[in-house]
Order: sequence, then C-alpha cells, then structure tokens
Amino acid sequence: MGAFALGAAGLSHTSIFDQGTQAGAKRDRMVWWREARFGMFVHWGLYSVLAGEWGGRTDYAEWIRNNAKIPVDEYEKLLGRFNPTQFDADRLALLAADAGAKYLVITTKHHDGFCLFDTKQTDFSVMHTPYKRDIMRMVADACRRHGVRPCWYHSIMDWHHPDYLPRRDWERGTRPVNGAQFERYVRYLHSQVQELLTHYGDVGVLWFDGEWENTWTRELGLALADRCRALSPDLIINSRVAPKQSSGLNAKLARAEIGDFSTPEQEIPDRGIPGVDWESCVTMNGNWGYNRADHNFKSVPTLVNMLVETASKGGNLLLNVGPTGEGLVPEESVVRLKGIGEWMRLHADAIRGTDASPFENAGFRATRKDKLLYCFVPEWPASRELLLPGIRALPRRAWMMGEASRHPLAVRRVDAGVVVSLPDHASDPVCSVLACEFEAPVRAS
Ligand code: FHN
Repeated sequence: MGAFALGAAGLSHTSIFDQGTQAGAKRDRMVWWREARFGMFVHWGLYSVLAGEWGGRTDYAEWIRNNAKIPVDEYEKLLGRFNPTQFDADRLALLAADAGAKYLVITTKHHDGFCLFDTKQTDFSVMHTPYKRDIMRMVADACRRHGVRPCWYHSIMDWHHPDYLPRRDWERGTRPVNGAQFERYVRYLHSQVQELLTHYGDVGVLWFDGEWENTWTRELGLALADRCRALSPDLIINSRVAPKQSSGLNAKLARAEIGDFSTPEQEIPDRGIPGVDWESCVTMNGNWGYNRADHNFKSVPTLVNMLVETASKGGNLLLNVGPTGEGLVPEESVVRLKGIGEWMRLHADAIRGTDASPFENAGFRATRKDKLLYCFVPEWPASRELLLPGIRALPRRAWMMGEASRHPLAVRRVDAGVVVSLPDHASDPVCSVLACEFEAPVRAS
C-alpha cells in the first residue's frame, strides 16, 4: 500500500494548525474540558449483544469479531438481534451527571464498523436493526438536558468497510482485497465525521481511535483534523486522530502535536504528561465493551483515588461503562458511579478546574486552584497532622471539605513547611480532603 495521495482522493490538505492561531484558539476551546476533569466513556455496539461470549469462550468484548475470528457475514447477522428496548438515554446521561462527570464520550462506530447513528453512508447501522433509532440523536439530546457535553468516539480502523485496509490477517482468504480503494474509505470516514459534526448540534470532543495501522498516515490525520476544525472550530480532538506522533512515547502518551490532548490508556502516567493536556481512559472492570462474565470491578475508593490521582497530576479521567445488548448499564457500574457521585457532591471543588499538585514528594496527592490548596488524605494519619512541605506562608484558613461548619484547623510553620492539625477522625470514608486558603496563589518551594 503506497503512501496515500490526498489529491487523488479529492482531499486537499492545507493545515490550519499554525502556531499563533492554534495556541489562542486551543486555550479557549480547552477551558470547559480542563474545568471538567472527569468524563464518562461508553462502549456500546453489536458486540454488546454477544456479552463477550463466542464458541464456548466468555473472555471477549468489543474485539470479539477479530479475536473470535467471526466471518463478516456471520457478524452482520447480529444486526437482526440489536434491539436495545431498555436503553434510556436520559438514564445514561443522568448516570454521568450524578457521578460528577461533565462530558460523555460514546462510541459512534467502533472497529467492527457498526454505526450507532443515522448515517447515509452505509446500511451497517442501527437504522437497519429492529431498533431503528438514532442513538447519537437520543444521547446528544439527553446529555444537553442534564448538563453533560455529548462527545463522539469514532474508530478510524474499520473491520467491515470493504475499502478499509489492511484486512485482518485471519480473513485475507475470505475477504480478498481486490477492488478495495483506501482513498474511497478515507472519503467515507470524512463523510461520516461530517455527519457526526453537523447533524447533532455542538459536540464537545471527537475521540478518534484505531489510528495505528500502516494505512493511516500523519498526513491523513492532519487532513482529518483540519476537516473537523473547519466543520466545528471549537471541537476538541484527541491525539489519536494521527498515528504515533512522537519518538519514544507510544501514540497514547504522545505529546498532542496533532489534536488537543494525549490519551494514556488503563494507566495514569507517573508524573502526568507535563506541558500538554492529557486524559487517562480506564475501565471499571477488565473490559471496555460488555462482558457478562467480568465481575472484576474496581471499588469506589479505588476509582475515586484514580480521579484524585489524575487531577493531582493535571489530567482528566475518562471512566468507562459498557452497556448490555439490551441497553442497560451493568448494576456494578451503576453502584460505583453513584458512590463516586456521593464523594464528588462534597469534594468536586478539589477536582474541577484545578491544577496539578505543587508538591514533588509530599506523601499525599494535592490539587490547587488560585489561592486554594486541596490535600487528599485517603488514610487518616495517626499523628493527626499533615505537613505541607515547602509551603512558606501560613494559610488564612484550613478546614476539612464536606463539613458544613468548616471548623478552622490549627496551623503552624516549621522549618520544613506548614503543619496542619487534623481532627481526630477522617471526614470522609472514601477520601478526606483538607482545604487551605492562602493570601496568594499556592506555590511550594
Ligand atoms: O482497540 C481499542 C479498544 O477496543 C478500546 O476502544 C480502547 C479505549 O481507549 N481503545 C483501543 C485500544 O487502545
């Protein structure tokens, strides 16, 4: 497969990513995203009908067509089984909103090529199932009703479209490439992105994925990003719109040279990713798509502390749910989202719109917002004290978040910094948060 000539595909690429325009415009469009710090990921599609099961195995999920080597015509039969009559877009948006998530990223098309929206580009869509309803329309409207930004996940890689290359290794014999034109697939991809950005009102983020195969080039990524920017100037685009963008780090950790934020997956980088916006996407159990057998869910304290860790390092957390074939979010996920929401209702100020911790090695996580410093204390110290290392000025006030009285805590200066005397008992069973207000923005030396 030679290098793809944009001109040949009727796509001209004149990047609008010049430094001056980019820097100013990016700062403006990232404001709500940096403020949010927390989003909900939704992996849902035909694969959900199979619940991770095929041929006697139960350890599949959204990659089931590839990993179980299901022939495309066999997989297409799932169209007749997709009828999620229990799906309730308002309930999904409310799950996100009540958990404290400010944006929701849902799969419009995953690698299997099935489209959950009313696309005119293919019949391999929800409109050709018994359900026949435009899920993106329902989700966009519900998100806006509940104060959550609708955002789209869209896979560049497509195991269904005849023009997408490369084929899966195991199906080269049954799905020959003759006649396939990758340029025609790129036009298909652009056409669907245009539908997704013009038919559903303002979309917060286009979260591309499946960018790693050798047919998708940096040039194609730039052209796609430019097309998105032209269609929706305030749209935020992730770094996976283009293939590996930087030497050394893998694509997900790459500095977001193209696109607006980097996308570490199932990990929170040790020291964050200094100098760029980034978002860690993580599953609650071991799978993105629904797997009936996977009950290995992280606890609420673990999930809350992942949210705290990303914010303390200056990043966002995108926490995933995988609805069932019937359109229901698994109860284990619902319970955990409610638990996160209970914590966020008392402590959201310590997460929303904050910057990374001012401390190198304080022994606890922290965030800051102008003159406020938030220190996270998941384990209550026997000393009933917390040293704020390197802090020189005494805080004007110190209190435990979640306490209506905001009982002022004693503070004193020591050589190593400032010591805050804590109450006898933790203020929160999941993660207590100490708030300190200073006379000036927080710096630690
Ligand atoms: O292959 C996909 C995977 O199925 C899932 O969608 C994750 C979510 O970030 N992205 C890809 C793996 O990096």
